[in-house]
Amino acid sequence: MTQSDAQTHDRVKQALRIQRIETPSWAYANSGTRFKVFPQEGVPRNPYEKIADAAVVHRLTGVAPTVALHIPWDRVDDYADLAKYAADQGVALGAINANVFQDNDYKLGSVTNPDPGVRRKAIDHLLECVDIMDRTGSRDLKLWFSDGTNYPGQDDIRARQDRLAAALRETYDRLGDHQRLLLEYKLFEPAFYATDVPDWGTAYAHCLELGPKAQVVIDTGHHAPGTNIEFIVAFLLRAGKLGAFDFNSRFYADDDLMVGAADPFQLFRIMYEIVRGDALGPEAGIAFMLDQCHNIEPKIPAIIRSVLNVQEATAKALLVDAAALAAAQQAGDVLGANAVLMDAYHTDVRPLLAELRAELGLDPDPMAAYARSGYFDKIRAERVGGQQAGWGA
Ligand code: RM4
Ligand code: MN
Repeated sequence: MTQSDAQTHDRVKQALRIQRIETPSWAYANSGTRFKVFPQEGVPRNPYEKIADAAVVHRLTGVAPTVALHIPWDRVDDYADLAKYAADQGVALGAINANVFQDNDYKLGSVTNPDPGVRRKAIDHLLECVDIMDRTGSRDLKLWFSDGTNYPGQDDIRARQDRLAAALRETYDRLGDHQRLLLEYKLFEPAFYATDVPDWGTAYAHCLELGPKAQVVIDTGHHAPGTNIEFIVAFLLRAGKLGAFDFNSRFYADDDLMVGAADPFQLFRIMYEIVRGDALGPEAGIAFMLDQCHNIEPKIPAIIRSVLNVQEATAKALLVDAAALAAAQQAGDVLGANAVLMDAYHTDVRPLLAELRAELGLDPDPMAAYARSGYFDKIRAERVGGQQAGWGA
């Protein structure tokens, strides 16, 4: 290794040391497609057991110290106690996800419903989520609305935007000084004609109107096929409006597969824009979260694999030779610039990551370490009886 290679190697490891990835409580539970959710052995039966599993992922990877909650799936009587349990396990509670999509009242929408009574109920839930954040110490309220219409003429598209804006305003005004509202968009599903927050532009416009504590969430599975997600990353970062990612991967629609599985090159391009925007560290305030469903694959290993995939894409992004890239771009050297990026992408970063883990006192191979740990046998034996957690549980 030349001296400059060694310097690059150290710089990349240093950046990876501070990277943080948040795992979702619901990914440890039973979830899947709308056709069938296949229950698995050893699945958590309550939020405490989900946190115990998240803590295992953190202990093995060293970079997943927080776990996102979904309300009401993770409703408990005493959130301070849940936060204390998490701390005892070596993790902390992360973003609070509101859920205004699973109640019969929300058939025609939640915050954009034509019925003011239903809107009130939905907004009250959002406010309740902020109350919970006060108790868990969470910084982020993550909002995704399934609201929309299935048929032209079904409801007034413009009035629904007004209702949405009013609900967001009331929620925003309830936030504490250090809390944020993160608004997520999704092209379609469950609404098939007009979704009320269908794209990043709509989310961005609402966040701009709300103020500095409102930022956009990019769920990587929520776009039309072929959408250039790294462009959205670059744009929102430049505007100071990128708040978080929901990472997952997809072949067709909102598949919620393991991030980096379907298109590792896309994940690399996204992480390159993060590195380019100097937004990897905690001071940039970007929450790097997973939002996945593991229906046929074992849950904890799938989450470990996802964390490793994000780390690998990040390591490759950090390897891009910024000076060489800038020089090629400046010279109009199209092929040269592309080659600089591709060189980094084609680098096998697994040895570097193994070395980093060894330095951090971790097993260099977290997948193998989990398989050896006996944790699965333990939860399979212990978690019998009771109700397995899942969608709506
Ligand atoms: C939605 C959206 C949200 C997630 C739910 C489970 O499609 O991605 O982020 O909370 O699914
Ligand atoms: Mn999401």
